[in-house]
Amino acid sequence: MINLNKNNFNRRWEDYRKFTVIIIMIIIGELINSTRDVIKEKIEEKDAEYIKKIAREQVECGANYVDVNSGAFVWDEVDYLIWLVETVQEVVDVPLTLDSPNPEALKKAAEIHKGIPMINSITAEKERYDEIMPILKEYKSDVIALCISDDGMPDSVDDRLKIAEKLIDSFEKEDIDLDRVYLDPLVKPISVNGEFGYQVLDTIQKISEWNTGIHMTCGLSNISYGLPKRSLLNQAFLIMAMERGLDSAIIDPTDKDMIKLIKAAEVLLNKDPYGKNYLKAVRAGELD
Ligand code: THG
Repeated sequence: MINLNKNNFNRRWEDYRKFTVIIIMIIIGELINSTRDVIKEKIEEKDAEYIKKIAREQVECGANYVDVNSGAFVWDEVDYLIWLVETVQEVVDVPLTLDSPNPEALKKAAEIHKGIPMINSITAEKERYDEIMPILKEYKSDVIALCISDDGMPDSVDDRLKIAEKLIDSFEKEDIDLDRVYLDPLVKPISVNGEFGYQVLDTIQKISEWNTGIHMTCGLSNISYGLPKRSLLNQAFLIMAMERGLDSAIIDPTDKDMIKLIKAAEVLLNKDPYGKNYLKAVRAGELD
């Protein structure tokens, strides 16, 4: 089905499975995003204490990465992104996901990032791909690969699979280990089209079945855009997606119900053998 060096991937997949059984869901904290009015305001005021507080809170709640985005500032995006990376890295040790389509912003932010950053994101759009690929190589960064191509946003499972296959193929050619890559099927609001949930779930399942060892992530809260009680829809969708093979998500980690549900799902999907993490969280009172 997929034009790749199967032997190579199967071997990696074995390693990967051993690995994922013991690792937990990889949580990317979404809150430091300039599309949120409060964050935009605090960035503009260079309110470092506020940004640090939000960074710390997300990590304390379980974020494995902190996403930083200054894309709402058309002219100052680069400077603000650098400021965000410096500010956040003063208080947390986890790596950051540098959230921008702009190669210049990504390169400059990667340059000052301590340790290995995650680039969010590359796509299959030729120009963006060609400009961002050298950055991945230079900084040996991890990367989120969004299912978008020069034909635009994907409209179906098939569109997504075609883009994913192209991306996986290219990464293989460029010698980018797929364990560094988080494929994002692109979540669209269920309020626009009732099939948008299934499209993402079926895509996640199919790509998991390819057994390439690539990770799967998504901007989960896009699903509930335009509807009330968003957290409830986000939670239900997360569980469904985890069962299909999602092993990472861009979420609000301070949503305690969401984090509890992830811990429960990890036991049920045998990602937490003997419920070790679950029991630890119970003893710490984290699931009350
Ligand atoms: N894929 C990848 N990266 C992404 C996305 C994705 N980065 C951005 C976004 N989508 C995920 N991050 C957020 C961050 C904040 C919010 C939603 C997604 C959020 N939104 C409020 C809302 O939509 O109502 C904003 C309200 C406000 O203005 O405060 O909180 O899909 N790879």
